[in-house]
Amino acid sequence: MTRIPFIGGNWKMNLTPTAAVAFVQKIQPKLPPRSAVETVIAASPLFLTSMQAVQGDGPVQIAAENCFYRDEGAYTGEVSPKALRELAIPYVIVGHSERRKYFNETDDIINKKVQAVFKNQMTPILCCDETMGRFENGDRVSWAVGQVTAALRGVSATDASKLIIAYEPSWAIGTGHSAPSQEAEDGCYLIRQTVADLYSDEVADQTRILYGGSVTDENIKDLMAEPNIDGVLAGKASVNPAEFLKLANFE
Ligand code: G2H
Repeated sequence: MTRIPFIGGNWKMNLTPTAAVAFVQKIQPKLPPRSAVETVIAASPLFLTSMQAVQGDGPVQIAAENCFYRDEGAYTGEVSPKALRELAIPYVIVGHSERRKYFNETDDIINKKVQAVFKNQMTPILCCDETMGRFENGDRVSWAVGQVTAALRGVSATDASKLIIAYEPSWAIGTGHSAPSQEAEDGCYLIRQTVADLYSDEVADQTRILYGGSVTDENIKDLMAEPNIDGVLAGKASVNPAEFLKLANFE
């Protein structure tokens, strides 16, 4: 099966509403059509509606970087998946390593968020991190099986086939040193095998798996040439319109 490439930007806590709007206006005319490459920017909830207002019929899709697992209630400061659904947000990043590290998100919380996003008719971009310790100890298989299995508990095969999973080694995030493309491929392959074992080869064949961690216009071509890498989730390289356009066109 052919999986449509997915080029995602994760802005993290960067830009401002004005800069976000200018960014969308600048990139839209130069992006490939959505039927060829899906281009997605995940931004702060503060920017989403202003970005959508200038989105028009262009290819870029506006996503959320996070949400809570309850639809509403006394959860001061949290982002409701039900509210994101009303905004017609297509994708929500769940389980980014920065959420795990700085906000103590556990596998159980991440599993609840994955379920809440699907329940609200959106698709999670599920991030799985990998520490240098696990990588060096050759413990990659148990890492992939453990994290992916925990996050997908209770998720149906139909939902799992729509899922986007990002393999993001902690040792490559924000360091300027991407994983070599063969290492990135190995991590993505392990994740696909785990999905196949949990569901079926057919589901694993549809699930899109991304690499994230210091992706730039210099390494994207090699990464995208690997058979199990269906796209990227870029942080630093995604906040500059010219750089994001290079990623979107795999230049
Ligand atoms: C990993 C990535 C975006 P960067 O966090 O998900 O960020 O490309 O800056 O390493």
